Amino acid sequence: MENNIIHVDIDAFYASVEELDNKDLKNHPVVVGGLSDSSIVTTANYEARKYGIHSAMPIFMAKNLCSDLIVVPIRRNRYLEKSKEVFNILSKYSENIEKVSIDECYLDISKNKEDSVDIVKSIMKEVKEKTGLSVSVGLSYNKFLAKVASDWNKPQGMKIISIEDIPNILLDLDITKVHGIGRKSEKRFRNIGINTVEDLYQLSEEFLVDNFGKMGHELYERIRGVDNRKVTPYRERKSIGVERTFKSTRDKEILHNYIERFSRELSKDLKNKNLGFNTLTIKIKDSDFESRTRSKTLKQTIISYEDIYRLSLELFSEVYKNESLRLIGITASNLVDLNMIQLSFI
Ligand code: TTP
Ligand code: MG
Repeated sequence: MENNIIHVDIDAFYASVEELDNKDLKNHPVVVGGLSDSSIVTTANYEARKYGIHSAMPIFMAKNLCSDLIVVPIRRNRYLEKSKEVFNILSKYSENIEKVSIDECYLDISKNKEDSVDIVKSIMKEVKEKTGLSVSVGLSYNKFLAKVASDWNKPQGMKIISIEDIPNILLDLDITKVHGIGRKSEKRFRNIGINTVEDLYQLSEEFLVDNFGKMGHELYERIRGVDNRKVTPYRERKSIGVERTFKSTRDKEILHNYIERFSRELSKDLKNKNLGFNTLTIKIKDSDFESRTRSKTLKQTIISYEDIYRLSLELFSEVYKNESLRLIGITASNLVDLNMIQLSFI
């Protein structure tokens, strides 16, 4: 079984970006989060983790643990920018790259001719040199084990898990490290005294399937080093829009009604796909089939219907010259996958 699956995870991602942009933060305990005490930590740098501070902890609690704590506000667009920089570098190592969150991805390097360990080393080096961020990398023969490996000795960790290491290397792991065990099943396992992978080994496949269904079967296999999930690249969609022809009219009220309706449809479609965007384009076609478009790109990612409608009307007023129209289109581009932005509490 060859080790050709890599999992990459950026170290203390949001906090590391803040440290890059503000050198004064270096070597101080830092968390990124909302500024009020009632908000929650999105992440803590490794300095702050020494005090027991972690993601999802209320800021007031974090401050109680460390009085020198520096709280930096969240700048999501900046993190997306840095995330893209890192993924662009990683994409050069394999076309088969699957992003799973803003700071984490899998690479299938089976088609790459170089030695796997050399690839891992050069990924770590290149990302650090070009983006200033450090990553932890895991190398193994399936996705589950590659992820376990990248988490092994963070930050700047590098770990290889080979088939000979199974099962011993997994025995002490907490059950929450096993892909597929969420909050609910964690509770159910703990209730019956199952806390580690070693405990899980005591459960028969039949028991796991009876109590946890299909996931039970997958868990049974996963902890025995079997995980057949493929690395599947996420094909990025370029744009998403609503466009329709209608009976020619120059009645502004009717045209505005169309814009309202199309904005609503677009916003619904985006919501279903969990997408935001930064560029909106309006297109109009007059009765002579002449088309014109107008676009605007904003720094802020747009998600709400209200913003889409307001922006569409603004662009429409700029492009429309009182002629009779037969088509209007509204298109969102520069899309932002909101799944990539993990739960962030402001
Ligand atoms: P993680 O990779 O889970 O954490 P991390 O990169 O900060 O630290 P580690 O070195 O352990 O990998 O998440 C990536 C980013 O996602 C994190 O920097 C902030 C954000 N995030 C939230 O906004 N809320 C959360 O609850 C978590 C866990 C992460
Ligand atoms: Mg991370």
